[in-house]
Amino acid sequence: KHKFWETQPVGQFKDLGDNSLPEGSIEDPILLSEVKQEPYKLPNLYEWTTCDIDSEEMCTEVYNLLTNNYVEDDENMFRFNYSKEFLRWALRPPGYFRSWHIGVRVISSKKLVAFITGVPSRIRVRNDVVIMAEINFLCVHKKLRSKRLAPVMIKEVTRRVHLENIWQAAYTAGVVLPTPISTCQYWHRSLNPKKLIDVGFSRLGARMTMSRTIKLYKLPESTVTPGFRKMELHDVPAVTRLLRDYLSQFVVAPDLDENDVEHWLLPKENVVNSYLVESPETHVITDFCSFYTLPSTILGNQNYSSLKAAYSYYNVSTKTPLLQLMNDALIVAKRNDYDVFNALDVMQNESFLKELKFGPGDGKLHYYLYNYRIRSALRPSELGLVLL
Ligand code: NHW
Ligand code: EN5
Repeated sequence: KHKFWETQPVGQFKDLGDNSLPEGSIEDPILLSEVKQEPYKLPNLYEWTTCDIDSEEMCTEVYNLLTNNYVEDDENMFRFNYSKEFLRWALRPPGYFRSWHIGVRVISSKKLVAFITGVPSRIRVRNDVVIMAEINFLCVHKKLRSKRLAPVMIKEVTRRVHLENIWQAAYTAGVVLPTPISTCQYWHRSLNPKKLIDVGFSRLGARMTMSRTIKLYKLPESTVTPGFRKMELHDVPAVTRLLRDYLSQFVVAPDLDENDVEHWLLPKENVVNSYLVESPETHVITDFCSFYTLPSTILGNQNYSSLKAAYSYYNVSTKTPLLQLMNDALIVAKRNDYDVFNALDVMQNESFLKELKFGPGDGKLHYYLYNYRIRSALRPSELGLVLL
């Protein structure tokens, strides 16, 4: 059934429920001198290219490939539309390797037709902090699908990760592969219900009119938590402490230092937004919330071409109830013209989803580790990791 994945060091379906297998690394590292030195062979007519995402021209090529060929929902009504600024942010964290931004071109025309990326990250699994690659943006042009290009790309990124002496990876996908460490549910909170209904993202509920629906999702103009403000550069040390402490409770979570927090959480216009609560009396930073911006192209609608979505990222509450903190996040997202606020049921998100009028979506997100076995699947609430 999974001709490729059966050959890889990942948890296999046949081993589910076998509690005798140990947790941790599935296969041992090999000597760097034993790692294959030449790239894997592509089918005739195609060649590898390393994508220099700093170059405006290359970034545009990647952006165009993804804009036209990346992830769609199951009814092909929406397609993710990561912005160039977002791609630059996602692909250049501290310590990134340019060699992990891999493209495939048609030799004759030089057209970019496939892409896959990795970025380095430290991920803690229980008490074990492991240096991993986060793999993302795997994409094969629509006209080249089902030709077994994806396995070659995955093997090539694996080889280049190995060359940096890194032997594990984390990734998420909407499809089921061998085998998820956890399966999460997408939830959606309407901010602009009329547009969402007009474009087919959501439906008018039974016995609901448009005006009742608009009223149901109405939000106040301003946030309610005293001391709620945008995160700034000088907040990085305090936010790092808050976040590290908070993430320590989850089974799988990133191990973030100040450099990581500055990169991943300092607000970047149209890419990532972070807010915190600074106590007006003590000036202590007690709470934090963040979301990233990922619009989707609306396929085949007369009136609208783009959906502006916020995705819940890392949130920490120590003093402000999480419910109130996230309600303030909804208020700022609404004020900034987002149409919808999305969240997974990871971390403690279950505690606010229903109360804040999120509804379950038709999509699931499966989390995977490469060359790292977990004894049995985790509950989404045991995950402290959000990938882009
Ligand atoms: S998930 C988003 C993936 N991208 C899309 O869905 C975009 C639209 N689709 C496409 O572009 C986030 C194509 O359909 C793709 C597959 C390219 C998905 N992950 O070439 P073939 C990520 O980027 C397996 C992994 O004929 P195709 C995470 C499939 O099961 N494997 O298919 C990426 C089959 O193998 P099997 C996937 O449709 C993580 C084989 O590919 C997959 O033309 C990557 C078929 O290949 C997916 N999303 O192209 C893994 N979708 O064994 C990283 C399909 O079942 C692993 N397949 O026969 C770690 C590496 C680093 C390790 C470091 C130590
Ligand atoms: C890895 N980094 O299916 C990326 N999205 O629910 C790979 N559905 O937007 C991730 N089908 O339910 C791939 N509206 C997995 C995600 C792929 C994209 C995807 C789903 C997630 C989605 C929407 C639109 C469905 C359109 C028809 C959806 C219902 C919203 C409604 C709002 C009001 C309250 C009830 C829910």
